[in-house]
Amino acid sequence: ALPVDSIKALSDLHPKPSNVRFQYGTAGFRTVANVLDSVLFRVGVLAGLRSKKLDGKTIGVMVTASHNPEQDNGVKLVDPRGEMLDTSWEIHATALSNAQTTDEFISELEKFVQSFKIDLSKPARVVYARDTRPSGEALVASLEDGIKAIGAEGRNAGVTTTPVLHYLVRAINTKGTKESYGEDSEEGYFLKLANAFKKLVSTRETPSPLLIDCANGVGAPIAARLAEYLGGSLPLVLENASITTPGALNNSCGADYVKTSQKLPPSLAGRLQPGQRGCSLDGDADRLMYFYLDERGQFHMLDGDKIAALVAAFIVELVKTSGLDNQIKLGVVQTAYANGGSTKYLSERLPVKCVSTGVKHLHHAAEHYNIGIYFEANGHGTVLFSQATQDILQSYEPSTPAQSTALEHLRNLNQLINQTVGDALSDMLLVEVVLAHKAYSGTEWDSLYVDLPNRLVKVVVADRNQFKTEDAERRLVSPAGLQDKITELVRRYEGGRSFVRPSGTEDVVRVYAEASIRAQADELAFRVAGLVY
Ligand code: NG1
Ligand code: ZN
Repeated sequence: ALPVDSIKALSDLHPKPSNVRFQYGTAGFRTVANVLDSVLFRVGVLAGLRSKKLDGKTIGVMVTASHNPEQDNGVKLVDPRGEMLDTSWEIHATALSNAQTTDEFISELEKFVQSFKIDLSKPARVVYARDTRPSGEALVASLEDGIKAIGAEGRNAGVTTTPVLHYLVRAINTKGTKESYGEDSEEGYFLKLANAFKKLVSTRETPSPLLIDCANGVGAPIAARLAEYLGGSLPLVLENASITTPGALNNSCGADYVKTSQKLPPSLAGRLQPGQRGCSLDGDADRLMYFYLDERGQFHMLDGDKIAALVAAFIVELVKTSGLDNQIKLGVVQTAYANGGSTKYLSERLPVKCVSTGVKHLHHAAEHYNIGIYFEANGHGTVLFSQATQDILQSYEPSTPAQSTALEHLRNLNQLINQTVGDALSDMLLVEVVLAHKAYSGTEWDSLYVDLPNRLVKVVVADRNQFKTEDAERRLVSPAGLQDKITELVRRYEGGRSFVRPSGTEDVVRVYAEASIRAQADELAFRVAGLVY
């Protein structure tokens, strides 16, 4: 039976605020930190139950609000293979978080345990971590109460990035098996990445220093430690590394700032030299944006689409050179927000699929390929190698030196690239590998294709649930008649493309538009927004 007494006693210490409705959305629970105490407690209990349901496998819990402002916080669950929580549990997480009283919470739990047939006698294990937000420490204490209340064994992974936590979950659950993912420690993570990187660039010249904008978040201490393991193989210069300055986190810096404002963070003016490579992490280091300044000091952004193009072309070449192109099929997954220029470039080289916004959709679609590459334009993404592909890479016997080298590179890429979730630091090393192999500067990378001018606008509407989409969110089916008007308008713009969808994270409708020239993209976006409003 449920340990009702212990749950009751501890739950009473974490009452749910009235007048707040929580929702487990695309990124878990995320809102202003000061209403989240009860949510953290209940997530601790739920994580324990998820572990019991999965026969005692370790479940991860990450306390972060990513690129959101410092006063926000959030929490998400990580499944045993390091992936996001199974979507069928999301509505239950939402329901449990909204029970108003302890008694309601317990009766919801009882119903839940029954309908999911959870064997409460099973062991439960939870590993958890948080980012650098000042609210994190107290929220972790509430989480620990939840873990304790359900009688689960907790392991505190401290202050670290979201991708490190995902790595740990996978490493813990595969320990001692043939799918072993690495040592289940932060050090294991650094060693895995740094060793693979060094092998991949061993025949290349030492690159010039890379500047990292750490968003004044947890990426700073983790990148600093990674730098020690990389040694001379990649000189790193860390900027925006002030993790204790109040209000600094994600403030006019970081990957989301760069993508949204399409500008150099002001704090980097005079720090980034013309021609130097720079990149920005977000507040939990799972998003990455690259950039450089040209000789005239003009800013050039290299976003998730540019990363996908660079990486996909490189891996396609390696697979071909290795002689495995008949056995290993590659594919790229994007969302409707991918720049049309990138989609065209990629489609000429490999299959491209478009799915709905949200990492889980991209991740699942990428799993259908032997090697699946996915990136959101905002810089979240990774490259997945299926188990069958990893087996092929292990057993394949190359017949020429060129095949042998390409095979070795593919094996090392499989080690370098985080297989669980988008990882800014792993992706950064991946980009550096390709740039080193191609001897590309930012300029050459940037010119793989030309970004179509585009504009993204938010429209506040009375009820965003009125907006329903189909075809991977590229067409509206409701409100009736609106899509026809949009289609009619788009036809009048050269290279025009536009779509409208309700945001999953904010109470707005987003309008995206592209056209061959800047003024036209802007005009199209504002005219479509006018139709929506
Ligand atoms: P919504 O608010 O559903 O558009 C935003 C981002 C997604 C994803 C999620 C989760 C855009 C246009 N949308 O989703 O790509 O990152 O947040 O964080 O960037
Ligand atoms: Zn993030």
